Amino acid sequence: MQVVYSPVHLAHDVVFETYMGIAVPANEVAERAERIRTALVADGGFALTGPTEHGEAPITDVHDPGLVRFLEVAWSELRRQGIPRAFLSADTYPNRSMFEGMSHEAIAALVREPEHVGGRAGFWGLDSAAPLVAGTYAASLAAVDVALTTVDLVLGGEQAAYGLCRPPGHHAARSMYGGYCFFNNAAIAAHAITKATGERVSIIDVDYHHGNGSQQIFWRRGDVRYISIHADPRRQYPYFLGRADEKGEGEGAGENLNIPLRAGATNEDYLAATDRAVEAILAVSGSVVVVSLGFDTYGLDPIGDFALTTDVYHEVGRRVAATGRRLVILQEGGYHRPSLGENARAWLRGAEGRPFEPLPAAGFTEGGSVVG
Ligand code: Q9C
Ligand code: ZN
Repeated sequence: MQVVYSPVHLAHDVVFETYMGIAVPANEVAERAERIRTALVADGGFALTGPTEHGEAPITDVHDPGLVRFLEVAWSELRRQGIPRAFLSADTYPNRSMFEGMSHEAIAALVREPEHVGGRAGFWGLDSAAPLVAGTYAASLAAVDVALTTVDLVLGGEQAAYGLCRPPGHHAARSMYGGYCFFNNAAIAAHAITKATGERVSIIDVDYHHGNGSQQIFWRRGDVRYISIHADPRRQYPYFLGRADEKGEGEGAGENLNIPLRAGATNEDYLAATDRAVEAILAVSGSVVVVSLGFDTYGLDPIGDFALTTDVYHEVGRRVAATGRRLVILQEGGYHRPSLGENARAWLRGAEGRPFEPLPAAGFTEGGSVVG
């Protein structure tokens, strides 16, 4: 399988994120993508290729140009405004109750993007978990190019291709970044596929978290079906979206399928959810499926609470590929660094119908002790 990778992700070199008001070690770090790249190279069955530049148009097809401009200038603004922080995190977010009683028209006319960069980050951001650093914008653009190059490979005839996107994308909405995500790589890819083919597209999102951004972007669209298996938002980020009764509206009514799972969800629970998701893919036309692939469903993930093991990724990859649809597979989350490479190898080999044997040099045992 072809793998699209760009070293520009290294420019998004975050060290801390903020969690409930304090700085904690970042989860979404460069080592993640490097672990996956190293494992796929060691496998021998994957061919790495760099992305080609696709420009800004496919991004503003999906995102507010104001979000793009903010992300472009945020770091230089932080410095210009003399704020000596190692990363940008918002000061104030516009909670919806701040505007209670105001009409939609009044809100549109009166609520503006502020000038202070801490206010601007609140205007465009969802949360304080997406630290922005000097290289974030360049890395985010490169991640989009990785996704769109993966689309090109599949539209060019590959049965499946994998884009090693970093930063991830599925929490980014049309006018909002957050949850370690800046541009929604999968949504940009799905939209580009509808444009190029005129066909319907399904997104299957198997990251541990609900992809609120992807859901928002396609909420009213009949041409992109969004299917997500994730931790129940009653107990987990993004908290405010991701319930089973969110089904889309207008042209998009019935095109959004959320499958929330309980804490401790097992391989068996996950495969049952996968079968429901696969059924929803097969219920609509279209030759291409976008996979938002996360490994934070893994039993040892530091921010997840599912109990999946490496073998189940092979089987999920196999079942998604068994739809017969061509797959644009894009990396989202997954934060247990020692297992990321093996889990990615397992999933992708499953999608190719190849068997999976662990690499002896993985330096890590599934029983729970990390040995390297
Ligand atoms: N204590 C993705 O997996 N909350 N994003 C983290 C950590 C934010 C996850 C809390 C989680 C965002 C792409
Ligand atoms: Zn996630």
